[in-house]
Amino acid sequence: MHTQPLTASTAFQALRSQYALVKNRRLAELFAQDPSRFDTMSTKAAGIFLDYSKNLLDDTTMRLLLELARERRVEAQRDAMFAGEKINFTEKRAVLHTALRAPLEADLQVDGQHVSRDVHAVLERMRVFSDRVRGGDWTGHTGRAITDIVNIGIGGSDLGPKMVCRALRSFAHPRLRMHFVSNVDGHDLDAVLSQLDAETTLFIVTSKTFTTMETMMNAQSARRWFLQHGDAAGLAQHFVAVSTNLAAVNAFGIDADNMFPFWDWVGGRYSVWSAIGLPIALSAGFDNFAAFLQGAHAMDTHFRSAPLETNLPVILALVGLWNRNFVGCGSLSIAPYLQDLELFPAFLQQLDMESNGKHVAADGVALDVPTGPIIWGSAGTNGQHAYFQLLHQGTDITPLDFIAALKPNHRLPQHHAALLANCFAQSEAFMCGKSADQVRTEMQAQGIAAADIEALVPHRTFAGNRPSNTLLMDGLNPATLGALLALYEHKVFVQGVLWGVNSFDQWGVELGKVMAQNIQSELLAPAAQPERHDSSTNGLIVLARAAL
Ligand code: G6Q
Repeated sequence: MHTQPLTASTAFQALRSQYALVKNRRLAELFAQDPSRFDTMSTKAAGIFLDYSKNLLDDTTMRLLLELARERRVEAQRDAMFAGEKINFTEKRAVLHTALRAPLEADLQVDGQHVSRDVHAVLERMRVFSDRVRGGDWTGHTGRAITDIVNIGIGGSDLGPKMVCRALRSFAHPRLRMHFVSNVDGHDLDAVLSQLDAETTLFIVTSKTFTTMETMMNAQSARRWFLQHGDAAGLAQHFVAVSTNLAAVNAFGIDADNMFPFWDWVGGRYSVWSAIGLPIALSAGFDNFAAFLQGAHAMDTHFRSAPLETNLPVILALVGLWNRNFVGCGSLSIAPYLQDLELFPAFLQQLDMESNGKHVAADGVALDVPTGPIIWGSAGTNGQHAYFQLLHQGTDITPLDFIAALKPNHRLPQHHAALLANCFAQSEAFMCGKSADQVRTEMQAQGIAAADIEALVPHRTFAGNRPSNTLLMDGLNPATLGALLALYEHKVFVQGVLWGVNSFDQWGVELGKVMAQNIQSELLAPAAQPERHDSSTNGLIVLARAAL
């Protein structure tokens, strides 16, 4: 990893001077001056088209950003990741989610493990199992086909499969209802259990460590519910596990035959490609899960081989770094104009914020530039009727990633034209804004009195110059979805390399896993314990203890 801070690099310093030169330029003028701007600043790979022309970039800025990528050795770091080097240095682990979607012929071996062979052996087990459940051959203990599948997991063991199952609902098996329970809040599990028939329900207990408090508590409660409503002898037909921890899975009462393993070199937020994706194979079918992996692999191949100038993840990362470290934007809004991608912003929130929400570089020294922005958003057009107001006229500049599909999966074509029109109109409006003169002309044409016009002009003007990317797929399908996710994974990776942080640990999450334990025992203790916390925490504990 780097020892030199990002700000000491020659390209970074040149970019600072460059920003001072371009910061007052208007995006609309850049378009007016260069009719080929869209062609120059757009590129396509693995079924994903990226238009990054609506950012405050010119040729010099792009050249310097690419120089920065070279100075920070992005290509060498990328190759180290793909080769299985232990780039997650705080946990001494390789980072090999890309191996989960590579063909068997890749024949990757790391530390004596036949990674490709092991990956494909588990994939084969997933294929057999999902075919049996979907075909009605794997039944519940009374011989009835499975109708409901409940994934119990949280964080990386929930967000990926839930988002992908939702995104691919057009491909879903008609008999299988998918449920995802994550929160330890009993309302979550209780609401799902009340819809279920124990005879036809399959629970997947999904946890890399098989120690996560929320998942274990939900799994134990689901097990108790099953024993009350079903038959203890049939437990094996109703509970399977996805984990790296065979001993804990066995202790729970699930044997190795019903456990789908993965490995410590798969990070939670990068695990949807592993057996954690079992709900996807069950819902959309194994062939679609395989197509999802192939789409991601196509993006991996592009990332490994394309020149930096046309390399989608690299460009997306550099544009993001420009907006974060030079334009000074603290957040990035994700706007999928696709209802089926409504959970994508939440997925990306974990991927990006858990990976690059870091304050020190590899050598432990505090960074002197901000890292990962806050990631948030929701499906368009809904956001337009809510928070887009702040994005258009608020005092902060928030870049957006618009994501859309050219062809829909539904049969209402007139809806799709309206959806795309809104998507494109928004990015145009963010860029162009509306000047005071435009507002005056518009209001004069409406016959509004001059005095009223002047009072309203400041309220009705839009500064514009707000940056955005637009990502287009031909259609939302397993392959394009896989490519889209892999694109963002690699974008996050490249940004981590540029900032010099470890994108693959998550000590903040680990902290959360232990913090609640003490308070929980105090809440449930038979008698009040001596006050151990600050007066706020003590006061809250006292209130809750009285109610429990
Ligand atoms: C992901 C995080 C975190 C993790 C959950 C669940 O990168 O580490 O979201 O996935 O805490 O962990 P388990 O799968 O071990 O239950």
